Amino acid sequence: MSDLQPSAFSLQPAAPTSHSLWNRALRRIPGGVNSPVRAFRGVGGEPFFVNKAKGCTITDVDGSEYIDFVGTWGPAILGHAPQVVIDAVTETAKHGTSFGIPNPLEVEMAETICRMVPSVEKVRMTNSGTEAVMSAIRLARGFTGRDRIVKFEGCYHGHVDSLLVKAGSGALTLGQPDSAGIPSSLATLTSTVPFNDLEALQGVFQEKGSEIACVILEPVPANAGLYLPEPGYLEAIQKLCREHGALLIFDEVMTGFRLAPGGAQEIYGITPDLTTLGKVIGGGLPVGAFGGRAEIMDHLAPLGPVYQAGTLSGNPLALAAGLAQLKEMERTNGWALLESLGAQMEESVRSAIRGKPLTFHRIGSMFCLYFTEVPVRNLADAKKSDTAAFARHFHASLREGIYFAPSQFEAGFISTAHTPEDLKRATQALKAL
Ligand code: HOZ
Repeated sequence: MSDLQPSAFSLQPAAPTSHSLWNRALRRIPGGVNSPVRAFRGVGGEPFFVNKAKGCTITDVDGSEYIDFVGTWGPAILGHAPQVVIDAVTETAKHGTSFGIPNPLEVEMAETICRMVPSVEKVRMTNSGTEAVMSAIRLARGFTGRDRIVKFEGCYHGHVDSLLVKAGSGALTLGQPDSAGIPSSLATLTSTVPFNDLEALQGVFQEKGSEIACVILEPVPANAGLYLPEPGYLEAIQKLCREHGALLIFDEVMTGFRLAPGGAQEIYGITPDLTTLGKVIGGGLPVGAFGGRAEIMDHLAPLGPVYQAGTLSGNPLALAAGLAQLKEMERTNGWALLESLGAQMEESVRSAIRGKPLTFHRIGSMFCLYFTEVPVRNLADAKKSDTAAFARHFHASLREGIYFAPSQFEAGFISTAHTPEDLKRATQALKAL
């Protein structure tokens, strides 16, 4: 054997384990993660590193497989790596990955969004939900000539300066609902009210109605767990906005194209002035969008005075992935399947938790199990959850090969790739509670 040939006994570098990657990540990435909630601070322990995902299964570098109920935080509505998305991305990439000049997929995506979400007459693409929300807020301020915005405690709209005030998601998990680094002069322009509390909102409008540019909300708040608007609540918000000339913005980054083709606004029959979108329309690639009434959207540059732009906005790979995913959902009526899977999961969860101090919420393919028996209708109720008990259940589920979001204050997601058997397995760990 020549010296140049590898010997059968040569030492191969050991494949990295989750633990070794975590130690390396901690040295070079703040907190070891590129988005805080992934650090497992809400549940303790070390995160695992995933290098493969297919259908409803994720596989970590240590070779463990988990049934995934996070679905990359919402986008994976068909499960991971669906063939239609892989094919669309592969084919599109052969012709270029970014042009920075108009491309045909942008037109197809804009037409698709406007068809599926009738309140959206014109739409602009961004690269993330955060960017979409940031732009929608600027547009609302530019259109109305007003500065104040109203948001709801526990709603999370990405890490936009004006909206990291009493925010949900990772900010809530880490106990930092108000971020450092946001000028107080900006934060004072954000009024916050509890969700499902109409009187509180009426109070803000009474006091500051003529200053309010917009009211922004997740119509189904899903960043402090998941709770639903009470009957008539969304209608009442819309009425107040109209009476005072404020715009109504629905943040449907999570619910858009997931709860129904037209999102939560289709289910609740409300027509917001502006809508922010993301996740599902990118098929797992970075994407966001905001759209609404043409009269408002036409205030954007180059038509109007509100500036908004992006080198990678309308990126062909993201749009090819998103369009492929939406087409497959429409072709197979994926929403009906998701509702049926959601109902099956709900039935087995409810029977497993009967008589236990737990509260389960579900709408379509989104769900949350709160470790409290108090009814949860807003952030204050959600915070009554026993987060230590949640953490124990999270780790017990992980040991059973089930991955839920690593925080009490996140929603769970079902995909069309989950089977009734997967859903039953997800409730196993509940029996031990
Ligand atoms: N804010 C996201 C959940 N609502 C988490 C995103 C991530 O950590 O990837």
